[in-house]
Amino acid sequence: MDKPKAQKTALHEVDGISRPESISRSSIEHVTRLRKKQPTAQELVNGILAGDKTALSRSITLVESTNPSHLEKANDVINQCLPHADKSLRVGITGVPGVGKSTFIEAFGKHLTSLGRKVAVLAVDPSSSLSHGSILGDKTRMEELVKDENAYIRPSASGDTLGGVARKTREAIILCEACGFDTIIIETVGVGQSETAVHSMVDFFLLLKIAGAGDELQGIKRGIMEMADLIVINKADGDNIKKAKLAKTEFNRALHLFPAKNSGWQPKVTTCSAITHDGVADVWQIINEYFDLTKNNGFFGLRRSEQNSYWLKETINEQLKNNFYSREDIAALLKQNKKAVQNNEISPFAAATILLKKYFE
Ligand SMILES: Nc1nc2c(ncn2[C@@H]2O[C@H](COP(=O)(O)OP(=O)(O)OP(=O)(O)O)[C@@H](O)[C@H]2O)c(=O)[nH]1
Ligand SMILES: [Mg+2]
Repeated sequence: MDKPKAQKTALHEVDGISRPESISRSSIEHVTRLRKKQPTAQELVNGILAGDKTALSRSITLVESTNPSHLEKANDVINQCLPHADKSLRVGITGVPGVGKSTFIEAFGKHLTSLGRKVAVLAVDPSSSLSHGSILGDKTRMEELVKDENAYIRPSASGDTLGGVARKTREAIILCEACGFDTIIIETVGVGQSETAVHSMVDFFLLLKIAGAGDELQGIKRGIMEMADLIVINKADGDNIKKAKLAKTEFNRALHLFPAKNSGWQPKVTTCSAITHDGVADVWQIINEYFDLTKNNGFFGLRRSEQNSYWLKETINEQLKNNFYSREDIAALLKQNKKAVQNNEISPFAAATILLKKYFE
């Protein structure tokens, strides 16, 4: 309570100078507030169209948000970007963990930017959503590309369903294209169903492999072989070159056994080293041959419009499902019916009918 004597001394003069300090603090707060202020949809769109990566990142974050209040703004941004999208080439890359996807994308991406292209790398990896494990690894394996002004790298969106993650990536493609990226690379790890999801959002699908002990085709899912437009046998360097060449012959033979593709394209096999960069330029050359062919024969546009219809349906399915399960009255009724189904008091079909009737009431 007793005021300290010191306040009466000349030292107290400091008070007079301290005022500007409080002004500057409030101005700092003002700036911080401005920074935190959420940009409007229009500001985001303007930023994206001007090629601003920060606006792009913020918009992708908005699209990825699970907060229902962000949905309208996200859709607004996407709709405004849509007329400026669709001008890129979309390439999907898959391969089992350790095959060299990140290292390859670094080498391939740098090759593309050296040719004057603008490259965006997105990922579909539902398994990374909890750990975000692969991001750290990719930051070091894509060191050069991360620093490249003409490249943009975005790790996989998080989400509990593959459908959800894939939809967000699809929307991110549109935003990247509107931001001026003319080559979109979508990476996915070769496990689960994620290849199918990526296949349904790209123009060209590349499967990365490494040469094994000879029985190359073992353990490779038939479905993935069928989706591949190009198989790249990576790590064709050092002692591995010979094995890689043998693997190439074997894959080539296997690919010829598949029925012809609607695209009119005969899938190819090539070897490369993501470390020495040998063969990386050839991969791009082959992809270009594919685009020349499919743009001329009309398949390119046809496939994109089919993909759009597919995603329309997928998104409706996904959102209906989310909406259904997030409703509290449904959750309660579901719990009740689940028990009855488990006790054989009601059939699963009858219970589903009750629940859906309630939903559409
Ligand atoms: N010799 C050689 N090693 C390579 C090549 N490409 C990648 N590697 C090595 O293989 C290992 C795995 O490479 P990554 O690029 O991380 O593989 P990934 O497919 O991205 O792996 P995940 O992210 O775990 O799915 C690393 O130690 C790379 O240095 C290559 O062309 N030649
Ligand atoms: Mg990787």
